[in-house]
Amino acid sequence: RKQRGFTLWFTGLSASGKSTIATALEQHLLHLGLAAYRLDGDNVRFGLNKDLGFSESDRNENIRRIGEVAKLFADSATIAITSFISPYRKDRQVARDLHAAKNPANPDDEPLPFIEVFVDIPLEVAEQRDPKGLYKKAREGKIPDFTGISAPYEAPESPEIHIRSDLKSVEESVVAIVDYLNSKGLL
Ligand code: GGZ
Repeated sequence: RKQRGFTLWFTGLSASGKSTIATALEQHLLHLGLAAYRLDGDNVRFGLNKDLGFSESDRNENIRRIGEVAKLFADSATIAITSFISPYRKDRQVARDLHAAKNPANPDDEPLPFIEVFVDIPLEVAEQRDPKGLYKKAREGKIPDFTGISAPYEAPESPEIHIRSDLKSVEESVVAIVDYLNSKGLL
């Protein structure tokens, strides 16, 4: 039987710790000898999606393309780890539905698992962290449509994995994700 991958879809505010946890998780999986690949702003927003900004419609398209790319990685038996705010519930659902869709070329294939990881932090804590000074700029009106300040963040209602990143260390967060994957027989 053909080996399959899956997608771990991180969502959360800027400065929630998504990329830090995603990077630590990727390292952990690579050390286990598994193929894992992380998609984030640095390798997607400066390349494939460099034509897109932060309006609602650009974010819709950003997430749609990332969903398609993650699915291709998962279909190639890689663990795709995406790390984007992905603030709209509808967009995350689009990405999820893509993974569930039948492949017309191989209709007998099982759907590719899609695991939503909510990296949850109170807005006040993200704003206190403000590692790049973006929240401050957004409050001053210097960054329009900033998530949590002047643009919405729609928290997941039933994510597969929910991490309070202000209450758990990075290592504890990785363990929580690995435990979930083991419980589902994915590792
Ligand atoms: C939110 C913005 C914005 C606006 C620039 N709103 O903390 P960061 O810097 O490194 O991560 C944020 C990143 C968000 O890009 P995503 O592709 O993840 O967003 S989305 O999923 O909504 O399409 C932040 C920076 O880009 N950034 N302007 N207006 N974050």
